[in-house]
Amino acid sequence: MSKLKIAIQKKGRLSEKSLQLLEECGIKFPNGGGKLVATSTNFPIEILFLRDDDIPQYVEQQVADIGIVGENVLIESQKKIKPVQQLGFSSCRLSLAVPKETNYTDLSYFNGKKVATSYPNILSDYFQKNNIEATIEIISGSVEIAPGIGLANAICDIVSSGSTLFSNGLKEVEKIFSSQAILIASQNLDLEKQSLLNKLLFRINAVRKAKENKYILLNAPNNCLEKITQILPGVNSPTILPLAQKGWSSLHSVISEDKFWDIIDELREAGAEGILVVPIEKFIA
Ligand code: PRT
Ligand code: ZN
Repeated sequence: MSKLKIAIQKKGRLSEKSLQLLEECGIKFPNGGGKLVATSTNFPIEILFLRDDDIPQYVEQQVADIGIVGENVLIESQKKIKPVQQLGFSSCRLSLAVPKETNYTDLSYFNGKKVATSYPNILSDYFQKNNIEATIEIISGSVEIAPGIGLANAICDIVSSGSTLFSNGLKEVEKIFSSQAILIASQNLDLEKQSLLNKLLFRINAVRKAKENKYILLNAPNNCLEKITQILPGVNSPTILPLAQKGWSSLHSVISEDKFWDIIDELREAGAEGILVVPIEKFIA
């Protein structure tokens, strides 16, 4: 039987979360110990550990069948590969930044300016779409020091907290796009590999859905149950079990994490007590 080969970042911001995702999908593999390849002991999958910039090319050439990269790397690579599923981690944005004392009003500022970046394809596309004529200075690392050393007037780089820009005397003036980790795949998977990918995707979705939802348990007098049920944006109708205390019940349901804080006061006002909210490990709808 063939194995699905997945390329993930060897060492960097995506590594830990990529491995964690596979583990949460129940995929076991021996501890890396700096190895370049690891084979799972319980799923037909082989992990290749690579530099993130190389992953799109490896997937395009089918050295790997699938991979995990940042959308920024995927788009910049311009490779012929399939984006399959956003993974919700390593979120960041690609932005333009200028020295903080610059009197910036709009994009036209960049006309005739020099901009340093490691994302020349995305940036030249962006300038072209906005009719800006600027010179792009390609550098592969420490882009944020370019204005300070006189190499460029501005930069285009990944921003997360903004502290790197701040400590280099820069300010973010335009956001080009938001990025997160994404699962990519070769455009030419055979049937067997496609079916393995579907199996993996099923697990990934169960893990992601579990993270977005919580299991809620609460106690309430029976005459409040109808009102409480209406407040809960439940996936299914809630489970209601009688408590030993007469006239009271325990109600169980699933709610999305971001809705929880919105409805907690309403639940209490409606008579809910002893509210427990617990994490879900896997969620198959
Ligand atoms: O060695 P290899 O080539 O594999 O790794 P790498 O150094 O190229 O990439 P790495 O590990 O730094 O990032 C991998 C991916 O994580 C990126 O492609 C993004 O999709 C995502 N990501 C998320 C980030 C950041 N957050 C991030 N903050 N990538 C880079 N940064 C850098 C940014 O370049 C800048 O220098 O962090 C600095 C800005 O961070 P803040 O928090 O100060 O704004
Ligand atoms: Zn890289």
